[in-house]
Amino acid sequence: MEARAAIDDAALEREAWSVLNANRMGPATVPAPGLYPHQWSWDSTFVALGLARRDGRRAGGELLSLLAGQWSTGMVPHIVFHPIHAEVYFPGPSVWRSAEHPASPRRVATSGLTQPPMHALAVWQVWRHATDRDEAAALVRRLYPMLVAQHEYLATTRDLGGGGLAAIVHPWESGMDDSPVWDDPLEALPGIRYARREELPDRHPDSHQDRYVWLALRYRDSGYDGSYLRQEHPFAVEEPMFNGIWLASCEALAELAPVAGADPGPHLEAAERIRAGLLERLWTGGVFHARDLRSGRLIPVCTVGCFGPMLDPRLPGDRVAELVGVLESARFMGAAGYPVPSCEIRAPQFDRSRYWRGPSWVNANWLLRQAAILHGRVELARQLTAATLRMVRQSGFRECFDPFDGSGRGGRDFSWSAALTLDLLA
Ligand code: 2M8
Repeated sequence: MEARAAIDDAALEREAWSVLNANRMGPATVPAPGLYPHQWSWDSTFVALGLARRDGRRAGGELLSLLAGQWSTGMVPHIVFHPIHAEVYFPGPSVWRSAEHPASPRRVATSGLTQPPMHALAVWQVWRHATDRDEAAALVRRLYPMLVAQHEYLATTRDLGGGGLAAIVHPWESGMDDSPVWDDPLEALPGIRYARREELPDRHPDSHQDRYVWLALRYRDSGYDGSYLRQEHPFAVEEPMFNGIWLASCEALAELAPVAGADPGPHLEAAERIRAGLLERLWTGGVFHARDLRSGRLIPVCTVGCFGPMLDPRLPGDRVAELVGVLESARFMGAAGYPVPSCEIRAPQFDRSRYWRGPSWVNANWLLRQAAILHGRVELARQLTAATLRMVRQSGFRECFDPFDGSGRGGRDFSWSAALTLDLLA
């Protein structure tokens, strides 16, 4: 296990800035050098959230650059490609073929999938902490219609279950790629072998990468068509983190609406619909579970995503108490030296070293800390802050961390780990 000498706050802060500056490509910050050389959607929102109090102008530029990739359908793509490294990452622009789609932006190549809709939350933070109010108001007025279009897309094209929730149509859309939540829905796909295995990335060697690519190609070949998603696409899941984030972003949009001269009412109504959908469709056994719309069943495995609806400021107190009980138990925080593990420890699928199947992540911890603050759980927020800072102090700004010994996993110099650390130190 690699561990570093103790590092004080000032040195940690300097390191975070040097990572963020090294990963900057024009107005965008890429997630990690080499590994992810493009702009990823929720990564950039975490960068903006981390920078909101420190450099509002850069945070705003990050979001503008990302939203330049938005499609005219309102869909915000999960990757906006940087032309210089176009095919370094697989699947690159030649796989997604966004340029051939009439709804895609003309000036940038993008993927055809989306990611958790953190964007309004990020814009709200930038607005709240802005020192130049005029500049920030102009930014909000510019971004507000784009955010409205994004939410409209989710509420229409993605409400595949008809219950007020947005469905993801690919594991990559969750941001929690290899989470065990997808195991059953992926196993249910027809026997697939991707024709050119040598093209597959070896990041998750024994995972379902061929199925991931197959699913993406099917959707692409439908022309990224909404009615195909509804009627034929074999993967559709209502996931609690994605929807909890969407709900929180609706609340943020309601705060932003007056700045843009708009009515907050519709955003609060949208939040209410998602809240009802979450409670009616995903709540079971004291926690939220993902629903597989193709099998009609709730997916039993409990992951860090199951706590996403705690981001709802109006989630009833009894539900919050039950969720916190599970989170603090030996299933998650109680048995991990470096919480929060991305999958519950007692699950047979738990794997301490494989990305979203066990390791702890700075962005997930940060989201849960936000939720704890929202619900007045001061001690929980303190523990999450301390655990997160302990991981980065010990192992650097890694992509994720072993939940038992805190050693780093995945990429190094990872942008959201650095940016959110800046927020935790503020
Ligand atoms: C991981 O996802 C990408 C695909 O989008 C990959 O595995 O290649 C995830 O951790 C995701 O949450 C993140 O946005 C992305 C870039 O950091 O990497």
